[in-house]
Amino acid sequence: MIRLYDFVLSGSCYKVRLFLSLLGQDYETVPVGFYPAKEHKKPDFLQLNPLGQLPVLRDGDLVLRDAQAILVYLASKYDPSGSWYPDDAAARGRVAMWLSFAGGELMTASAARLHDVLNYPFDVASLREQARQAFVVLDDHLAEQELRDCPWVAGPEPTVADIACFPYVALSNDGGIARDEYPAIERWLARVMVLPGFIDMPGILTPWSGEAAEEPAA
Ligand SMILES: N[C@@H](CCC(=O)N[C@@H](CS)C(=O)NCC(=O)O)C(=O)O
Repeated sequence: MIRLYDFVLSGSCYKVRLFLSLLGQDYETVPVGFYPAKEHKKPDFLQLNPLGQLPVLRDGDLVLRDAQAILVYLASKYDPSGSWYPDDAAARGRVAMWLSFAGGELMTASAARLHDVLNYPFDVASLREQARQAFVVLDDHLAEQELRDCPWVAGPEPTVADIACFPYVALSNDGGIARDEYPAIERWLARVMVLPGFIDMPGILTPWSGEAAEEPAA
């Protein structure tokens, strides 16, 4: 059974939970006391991931850290359609480019959220500004993609790049970053939220937030 070392408020763990749900793949979670216990910095967890970060995925003998790496693995192993991680050189290059953006530039929005939600001692003004610059890049790109009738981050179909980029953009209000100025991002978020198998997490406002009875079945 796939095992995810997980913290429910982590957007990085949510990348993995969301993708496993979209795949319809069974898994179990091992809750890690991220805050305030900091179990991810203690020896037992550091044996799994010496970086002291969530998420970590175990599948048989394989132990993987980093949400982007985990998404690539899960798509490669558990998506028979091959659409989430297309087997084409240019498509893979594009997917990798946006996976890197998700794990790099967009993590400034994650850090702003850690500051606001868990009181991390970060320079939040600088983080918000960097996140806004990343959002402009993503918004411009998605607007161009729509014009090309190619409305997903890396191509005409959703890929792991969409799943990697989604959480910290969708959670940006938690870090004090409004999205009023990014209409293409808003349209893309709405597209992700109606993918079959979509699940949310605390802080993500879905069109059906507050109307649990109308929430699509996971
Ligand atoms: N490169 C990693 C970073 C994940 C990450 O920043 N995880 C946070 C939780 S959301 C964490 O464990 N932070 C603890 C730390 O960096 O010390 C990924 O994308 O999965």
